[in-house]
Amino acid sequence: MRKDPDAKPYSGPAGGWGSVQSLIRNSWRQGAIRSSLKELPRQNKVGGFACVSCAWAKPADPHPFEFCENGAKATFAELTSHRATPEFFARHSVGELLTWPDFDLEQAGRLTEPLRYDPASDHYVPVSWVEAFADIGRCLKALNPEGVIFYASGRASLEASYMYQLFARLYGTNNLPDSSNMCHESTSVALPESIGVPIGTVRLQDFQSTDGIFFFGQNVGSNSPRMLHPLQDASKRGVPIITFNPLRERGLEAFINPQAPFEMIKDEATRISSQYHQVRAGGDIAAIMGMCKAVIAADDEARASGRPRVLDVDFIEKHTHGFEEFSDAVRRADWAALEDESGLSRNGMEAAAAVYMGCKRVIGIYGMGLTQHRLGVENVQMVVNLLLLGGHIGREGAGICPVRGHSNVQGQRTVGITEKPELAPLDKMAEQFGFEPPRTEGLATVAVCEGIIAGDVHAFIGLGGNFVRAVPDRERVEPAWRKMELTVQIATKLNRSHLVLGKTAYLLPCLGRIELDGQATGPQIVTTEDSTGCMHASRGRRPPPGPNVLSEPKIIAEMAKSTLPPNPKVDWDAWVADYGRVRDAIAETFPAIFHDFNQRLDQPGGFPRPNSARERKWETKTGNANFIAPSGLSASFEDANDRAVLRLITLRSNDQFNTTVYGYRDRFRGVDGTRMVVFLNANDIARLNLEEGQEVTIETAVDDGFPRAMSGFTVKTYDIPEGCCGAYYPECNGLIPLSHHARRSKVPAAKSVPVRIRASASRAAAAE
Ligand SMILES: Nc1nc2c(c(=O)[nH]1)N[C@H]1C(S)=C(S)[C@@H](COP(=O)(O)OP(=O)(O)OC[C@H]3O[C@@H](n4cnc5c(=O)[nH]c(N)nc54)[C@H](O)[C@@H]3O)O[C@H]1N2
Ligand SMILES: Nc1nc2c(c(=O)[nH]1)N[C@H]1C(S)=C(S)[C@@H](COP(=O)(O)OP(=O)(O)OC[C@H]3O[C@@H](n4cnc5c(=O)[nH]c(N)nc54)[C@H](O)[C@@H]3O)O[C@H]1N2
Ligand SMILES: [Mo]
Repeated sequence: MRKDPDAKPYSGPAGGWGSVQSLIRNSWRQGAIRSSLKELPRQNKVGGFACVSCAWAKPADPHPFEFCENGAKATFAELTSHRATPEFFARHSVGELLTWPDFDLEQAGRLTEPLRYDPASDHYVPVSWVEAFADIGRCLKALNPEGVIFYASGRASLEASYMYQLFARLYGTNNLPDSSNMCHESTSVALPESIGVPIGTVRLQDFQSTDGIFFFGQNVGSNSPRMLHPLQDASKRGVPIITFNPLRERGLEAFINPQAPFEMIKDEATRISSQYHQVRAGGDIAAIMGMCKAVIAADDEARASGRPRVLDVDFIEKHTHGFEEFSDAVRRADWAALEDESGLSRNGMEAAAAVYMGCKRVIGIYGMGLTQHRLGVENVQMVVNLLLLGGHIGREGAGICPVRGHSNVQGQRTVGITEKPELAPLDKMAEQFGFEPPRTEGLATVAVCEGIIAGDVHAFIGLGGNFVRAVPDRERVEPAWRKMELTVQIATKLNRSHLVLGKTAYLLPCLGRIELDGQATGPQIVTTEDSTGCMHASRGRRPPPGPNVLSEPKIIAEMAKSTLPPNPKVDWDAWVADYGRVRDAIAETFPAIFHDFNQRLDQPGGFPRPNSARERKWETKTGNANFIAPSGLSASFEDANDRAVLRLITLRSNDQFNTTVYGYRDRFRGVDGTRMVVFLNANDIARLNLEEGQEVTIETAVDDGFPRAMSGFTVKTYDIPEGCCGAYYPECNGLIPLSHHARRSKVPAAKSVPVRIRASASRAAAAE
């Protein structure tokens, strides 16, 4: 049976009229036009609110409308007029809701009442806040803290996050995984070893003076579109942008700023990438190695012939460690092996290197295309190696720029949400709050899943997120999940994780960041940290979605009060009454970053946290920036030389925010009306005896006793390297084995899953 997804290639630019159309459709669907029109001009402005979509920097001199298509969609989604009321839950049992797709669950709208699961009727039923908090406290007191998880999804404010980690530690655990464990944890492991800071070194102003941008595995047009503004400006100045991405992503090719009337009328797009290298999934180490090889060879020649050196020899000598070993590894690397693994030609790698050598200030940008691989940490360290050759760290207009995901995911780590005790100032907290914090390492995301499967985890508290849907191996995690004693989800909107339940289960509705958070001292301000390490205030003013919805700080405080013995040094009520006092406590715990926190809230562009690498002070073990040679050339799984095994890249569409599916239209990739497609190279389609539009099954090629397969995907020919295929996240998460994660950071290797693709059974039978 042929089923043709409505799929026409999109030749338009990112932004432009397509983006306006998409917005109109979205705001209409959410019934949020009037409220959104009032709020959008306040997005990412001093005195306004910090966008709830991505974490990209907020400029000091914002555009009149400092938002993008997807930021606006996130605003519509939060301000939706739809409500998931107790009547909704009376109409639909949990069993029924479990059969709904993610999109339909999201469409149910904002949660309005605290709910408790009633196993007798299989329905969520309303419960009073007082009763919910008392029962949660009772359950937690009866459990061993080591088996209780405090997950956070990266959206909650610095204030809520700080309170949350303190609650977990006062309770007795460092089990504080967050979405970063599935995301930029590879960065948090790689960068401290390489340059002594856990975050990027680039700030927004660096884009104004850079003369070369190298872009690895980040889909700016869909996932951080506001970043297209500085990229467009750079491109207009003639700055080369060299992109490495297996897929040709529209947003990386061309952009029309929908907020520039002249561009819109003339329909005139700016090119974004000047070179586009379609690297194989997992091939970046090899590709960058090739570039380094060309750079070092050119330097060898220059030295031999007495011409000016190509490397920044001064910088390498004064500021780095490990150059000899690294350059030996690069010289030894064989071009044929580099070509084979990267999927790029030697000419291509040399062309990218030639641009690099012509630049004085280079920025390296990256996203999930590097971090979500077996060698995700080495991927990141290779970008740093490349930058170090030319001294591009700690120089204006240059540096490393990881593009973070959730709007406050970096900030959550900064204020202590981490399972690694050495990353939180525990001694300071011990003194500040008069308690003995737990010192044993907590569980990160993968370990939480393993713990749940093994029956060692007994309770899960989720501060936002959709854990069950975002993690790998859901067929294994979900049944085990139901054996937990207690699950508590604090959320704005309904998702699948709210339907897979522990024996006692609560769903607690909270305010979103765009809403007025009124407490005893009046409307409250919250704060977030952006991708570039700058802190911003955010003021919500929309009316809450219902009278019985509480703020995250209030919910955390009440759970803490009902669980913990009173502590005279932690006045939860005073903190809830005035978040300024939480900020005072944050400033006391982290004085270097947050001194004078309350006074600096409204600094235009945010106030930056100190960043030693920007000043060429290297807080690493060697006291220098480190060249680190990778442990292998392929960041992907070990190739078994079986050409039937493909590298599956799990992708986000232009119409989703992580597990929140806004619609079934991926405009940039030309997919409409479905998300169940698999993108394949035409040669692979022919080689595997498949055809365009055919229905296929994807099967994980890992033999560990847990067969994993999913049917119902439609083949779509796409411009993607041979041997790779693409399909959407989160639909594919059941195909990723938990064991398939980055070696050093444990980030699930979602960008290169070994799979086989075969015709679905019904069709195979019909053919016989
Ligand atoms: N609208 C919207 N915005 C978002 C999100 C969203 O879902 N929707 N999610 C937020 C979150 S939490 C995050 S982490 C970020 C995610 O933003 P991204 O980091 O852009 O993550 P992905 O969409 O997963 O896309 C990764 C890109 O890497 C490419 N890629 C895959 N494998 C490789 C590889 O081996 N090498 C290279 N060089 N490239 C590769 C893919 O083709 C894709 O273009 O966006 C944030 N912003
Ligand atoms: N296969 C595959 N898997 C992946 C990825 C991938 O690329 N491929 N990406 C990974 C990445 S980068 C990430 S970050 C994770 C994301 O994992 P999560 O962060 O756990 O998932 P989200 O989909 O972002 O969570 C969305 C839910 O958060 C809740 N929410 C929204 N706003 C708020 C708020 O203000 N407060 C509270 N309390 N709740 C709120 C809503 O209920 C919403 O349904 O997924 C990871 N999983
Ligand atoms: Mo993320």
